Amino acid sequence: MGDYREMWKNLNMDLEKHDILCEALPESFGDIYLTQKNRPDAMNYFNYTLAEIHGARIEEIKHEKDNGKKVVGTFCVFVPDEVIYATDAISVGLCSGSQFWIEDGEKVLPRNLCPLVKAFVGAKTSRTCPYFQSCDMIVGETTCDGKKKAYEIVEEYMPVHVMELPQMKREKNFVEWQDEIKIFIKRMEELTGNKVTVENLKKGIDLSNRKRRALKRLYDLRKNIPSPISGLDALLVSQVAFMDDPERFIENTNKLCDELEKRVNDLKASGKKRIMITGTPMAIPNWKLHSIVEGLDAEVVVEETCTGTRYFENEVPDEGDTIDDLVKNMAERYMNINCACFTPNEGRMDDIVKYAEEYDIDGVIYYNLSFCHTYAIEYKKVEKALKEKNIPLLNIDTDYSEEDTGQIKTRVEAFMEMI
Ligand code: BJ8
Repeated sequence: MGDYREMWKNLNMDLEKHDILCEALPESFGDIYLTQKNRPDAMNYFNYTLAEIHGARIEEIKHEKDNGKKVVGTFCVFVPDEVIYATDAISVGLCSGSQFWIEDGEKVLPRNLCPLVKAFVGAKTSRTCPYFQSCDMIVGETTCDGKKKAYEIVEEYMPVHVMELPQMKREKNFVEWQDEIKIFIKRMEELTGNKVTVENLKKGIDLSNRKRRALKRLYDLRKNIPSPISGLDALLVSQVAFMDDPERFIENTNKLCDELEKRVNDLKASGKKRIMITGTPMAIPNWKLHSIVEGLDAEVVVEETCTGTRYFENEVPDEGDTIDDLVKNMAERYMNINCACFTPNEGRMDDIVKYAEEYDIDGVIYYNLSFCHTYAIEYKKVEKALKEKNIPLLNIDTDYSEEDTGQIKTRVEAFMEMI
């Protein structure tokens, strides 16, 4: 990575603390990623993006900001990027996947809280995340109590807009979500000074759909036996999707898929167990479970998570002549994401069973970030649905620390022997 200290200083970052964070990332990336054998050449783009995640990409965002663009940070796949793109703003997923930020998060939050929430608060209060520091506004949502209340703390540091996500899927809830999207449109117009029109909203829909299509293409390729790409590499692509320039991301993901398509015919059966991971999101640099599983002669071939299928499944139709029509299309697509924050959430069981068949899964690992109650409680439903189909399931409840890595490895090993 080049020398970006001046830029970080101008972003009001805590440079000394940030140095510590920057030291840890290349080492763990090298150990986990660069030791993999036979990686696709097109992964070089994603390696580079990761290496420059606090450097070149932030510099690029700074240039765009200097030219008048606004930057909006998000934490959830319910926040409609289409609107952000329509107002010519930049959307960045504020990853919150690092143990590094937990200590600072715990200074202002209770310890017994989801690590994702503690990490995003810690990232802001410690001034060590250049994405957070670049944001003109962050967009929260009322998906869980932890996030909902944590936005009140972050609001002391920067402008926050919270979208109220309905937690049931009745007809009236679809209408409520349309209203929330309209309120968000207004807020984005105020922030950027750009009016949302049918034309630019259709462009935003098109860009978001093309991004979804590229990711879907990648995931479809993973259905091959063996998969032409490791779960670790596919996870990195999904994680980068949240921070990268969308057009460049689409181009490079499609290039990767072109290469993988050629690979498919040459790959010989590996006999590796095919694993699905389902549950809570895995933001950069959370590669813990994938690296354990793939270190054990198994391959992760699909993630039913928000850094997986929930991010890209289903497109937003662009039919319609009015903003209202397009908002309705968006609301329909987003309300059909099956997050455990909904009650009931039977659609998620259907998705998991469907993916188990489509990806020819040998076993499922339920990944639960500690203290995420909605996903923890939903485990029983998933267990029942998979039992009916005779699909083995392992429950892993963990955080971002490395303390339980040995223990998880032992449990995953026993699971692999059993399936
Ligand atoms: S759509 S999974 S990104 S809410 S922060 S709910 S892990 S306790 S992230 Fe999520 Fe949107 Fe749902 Fe997806 Fe649990 Fe933690 Fe809350 Fe979390």
